[in-house]
Amino acid sequence: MGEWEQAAQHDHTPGYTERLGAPLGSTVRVRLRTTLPVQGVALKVVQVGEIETFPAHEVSGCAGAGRWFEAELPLHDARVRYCWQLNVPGDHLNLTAMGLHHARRGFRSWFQYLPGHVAPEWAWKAVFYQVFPDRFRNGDPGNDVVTGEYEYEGRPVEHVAWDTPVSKEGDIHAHYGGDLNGVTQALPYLQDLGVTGLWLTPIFVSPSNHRYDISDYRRVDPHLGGEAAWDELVQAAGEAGIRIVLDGVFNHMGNENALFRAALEREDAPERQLFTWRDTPGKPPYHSFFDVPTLPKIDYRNEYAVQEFFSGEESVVRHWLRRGAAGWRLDVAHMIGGGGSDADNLPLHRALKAAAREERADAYVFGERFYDPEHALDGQGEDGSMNYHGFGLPVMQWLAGATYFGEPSRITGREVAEILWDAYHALPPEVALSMFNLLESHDIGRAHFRVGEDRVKFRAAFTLLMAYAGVPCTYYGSEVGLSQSRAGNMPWCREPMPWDEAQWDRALREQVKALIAVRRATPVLHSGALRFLHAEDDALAFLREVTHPDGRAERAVALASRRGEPHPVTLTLPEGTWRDALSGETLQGGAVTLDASGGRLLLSV
Ligand SMILES: [Ca+2]
Repeated sequence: MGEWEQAAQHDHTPGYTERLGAPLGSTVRVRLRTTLPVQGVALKVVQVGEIETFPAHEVSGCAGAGRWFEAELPLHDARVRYCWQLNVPGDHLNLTAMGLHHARRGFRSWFQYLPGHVAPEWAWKAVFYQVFPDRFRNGDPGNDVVTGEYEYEGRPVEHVAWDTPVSKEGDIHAHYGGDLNGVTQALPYLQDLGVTGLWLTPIFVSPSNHRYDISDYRRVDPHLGGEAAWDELVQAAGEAGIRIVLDGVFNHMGNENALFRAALEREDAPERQLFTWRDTPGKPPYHSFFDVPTLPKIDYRNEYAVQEFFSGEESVVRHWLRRGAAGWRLDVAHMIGGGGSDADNLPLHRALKAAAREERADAYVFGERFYDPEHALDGQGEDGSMNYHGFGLPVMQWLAGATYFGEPSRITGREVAEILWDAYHALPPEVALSMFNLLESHDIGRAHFRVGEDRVKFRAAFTLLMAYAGVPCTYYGSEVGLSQSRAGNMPWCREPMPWDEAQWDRALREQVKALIAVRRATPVLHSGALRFLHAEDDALAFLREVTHPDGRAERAVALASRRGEPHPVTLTLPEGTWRDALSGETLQGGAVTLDASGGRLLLSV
């Protein structure tokens, strides 16, 4: 942030941007507010690789400090990039999404507008809860896998008791018996917690307990209760105000899938074209996920695969949206492609989303992109992606003092703010608000374990999760303190949910529930712009802000420390009266010193 911090403002909210998603070919009114002694303001727009200049004129009648300028932004392309130029005596400055600078920043830092874009705005208001079905709740012991019922990879599957600690040996073969019947039974629990969205890891017929090796994409695993349990869950969840996003494993399937069996059996089978055949010594004769032979990779070079999974009238994507799913989380979204590679990844995601939206106008589609997803998030394909890169990994690295692989780290709050801001500012606003934020998942170590079971640190993490731009998702059991028995990622992070309330941390659950309630009740957290207010080694704070057409602003501030004990932090709040969202305590804007341990959430009054 430069020396002119706050001297000029523009964002996607109504005071600055007349509306989002206006049609291609139209124009939209955009505004800038500044306290600088400007002599003139112009709008700069990228058109056909050139920078065009449009005049801005001063307008009056808006609240707040400074002067307001207005211009018409021409919407000539699917993604319009623009910035502002402010002429001041003897100087001029450029305002991009990154801030005010003398030099004009690169295009990735310019403001973005997506004409005609439709975002799944319900998801912005939602609080998601991730369920790993085998480990969440056993609603029907009668459908459990029986030990020795079938073999997978040459080993019999095993039924284990609910209180058996997870083990490396049981990674794939140990089935605990959780099912969709159990999720339905737990709906009152989830509703009480405040959850309004569920992401279920795969539920289709599969031999493993994680079900990322799907044998039949059109049938719910009978061990999860089958289609009847799915229909019942969708119905009951709908009545409870909870929508369900399914896990789409479209990069690879399981080797027991009938499509793959047919392809293996006959050289002239039409199913052959669904895979990429090869003759590489030491590797399976077909491309597969990380060369694992049980996970043959789907080849989208041909229409068969595209029609079967994405675009066809009866595609898998369409089938489950028709049957009640609210969207898709796309497993290893970055890998999907043709010819054994990620070729045509983005066009394929556009086809997938187009089909999903035809089936359900507000379907929420987000990809697992573990690393930097910026190149994929142009608004045409996925609505957002899982925000490991731009939120969960750096935040937890800071709080835990180590990466999820256990590499020690002394990353500072300043560096965390910098990476979060860098990732956020380069996304179109509706995409940034559709990012799927999380601290932990079935793939990486549990948050409680990583912060050494320190509840104060966990509350700090959870406060940031509930306040950050994007869709928050909490992992099953964390609300009652579920952790893991040893360091590492999967399978250690997949312990079964304790349903014996004596094992719960009830105080923690109340705190989590209160923060979820604040998130749901606070519109500025759903759609507000983001700006970092403060960062030091052990603390950081950010602001969410919605500016209304009359210039008035609605604000929220999240403040967090990585220390487990009281930690006073001094920062400057925007002017006005503020209220602590949990304690109700009020304070005045300006320089304030607050205890940041455990996280604070402040709302403008
Ligand atoms: Ca069961």
